[in-house]
Amino acid sequence: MPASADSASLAPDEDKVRVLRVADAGETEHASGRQPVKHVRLHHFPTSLCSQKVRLALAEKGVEWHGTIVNIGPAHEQLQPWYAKLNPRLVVPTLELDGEILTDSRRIVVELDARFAGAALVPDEQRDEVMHWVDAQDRLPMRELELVQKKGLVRWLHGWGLDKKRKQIRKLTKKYPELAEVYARKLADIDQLRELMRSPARERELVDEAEALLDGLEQHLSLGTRYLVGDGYTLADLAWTPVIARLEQIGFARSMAAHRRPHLAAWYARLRERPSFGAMIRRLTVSQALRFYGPFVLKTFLLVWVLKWAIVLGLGYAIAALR
Ligand SMILES: N[C@@H](CCC(=O)N[C@@H](CS)C(=O)NCC(=O)O)C(=O)O
Repeated sequence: MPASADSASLAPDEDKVRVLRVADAGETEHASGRQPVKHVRLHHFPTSLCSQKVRLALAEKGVEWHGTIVNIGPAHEQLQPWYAKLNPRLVVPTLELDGEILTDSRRIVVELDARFAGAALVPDEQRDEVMHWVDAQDRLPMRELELVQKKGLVRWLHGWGLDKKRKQIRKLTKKYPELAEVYARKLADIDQLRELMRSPARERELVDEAEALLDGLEQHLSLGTRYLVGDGYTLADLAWTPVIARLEQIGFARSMAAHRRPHLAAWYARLRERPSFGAMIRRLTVSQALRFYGPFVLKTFLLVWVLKWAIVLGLGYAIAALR
């Protein structure tokens, strides 16, 4: 496949064809000796952490891919039956390799490394150690941590959003009874998040867990290697990159500062220097932000505006009637 930066005609929800030659990868040829993959499609969302992990792996392996954005914002496209068929957990990302469906970012990045040519991210002789760090990352409850780091109005809005999502799932369950089980699992998941928001003790525990992990990373990196497992970049570094970047965004920047954890800070600086870092991080463009959040904001403001005038006019009539 030619490594083009743009493709000519794309459906509105499709990304451009992406490719970034970080590693000296061959074309999308199977490293495992299987048939070469002809078409790679990632269902993802720009700001989703798990999508970032997969985009990073695609960039590091130099794989050309097409993207479909699944709006996990207020429209909750991930709950729709067409997506449930691809990913019954109703989350992004999902990767299609010539129609074969892969879900779960951990599994996806491991498969990408095994199936595509380019620098091996899990070298045989370091497999156990690399996978130890990959699994430690996978166990870190980032979604919960992000939730408890939200404060004030943002936190309230998030809780309100979860309740709205619950209502939407109940409606979808009635409409698509064949997906009742899938939706029931999603409802249970939301209930757990709501429960967490009522447990300050668990919230503190989560923050302590994150700090302990940063301590562990600092201690390990202080042994003097350039990367987590030796001096070469591996899947261990890849898996942690979006997590460290997100922790920095959600209030742990000071915990990762050079004066607090110098080895961690130096390692993160090395990760940020890699060209793949830019390919992973994607902010919403203005048009995406308007498309994903605009209708919701408009509806909410319109409702507030209508309510306000209903109250003003109602009071006006009531006062006039009393005179
Ligand atoms: N273990 C899964 C977790 C995926 C996940 O939680 N994805 C989030 C975005 S990072 C999502 O789709 N959230 C929307 C939702 O839960 O409805 C993975 O690693 O792929």
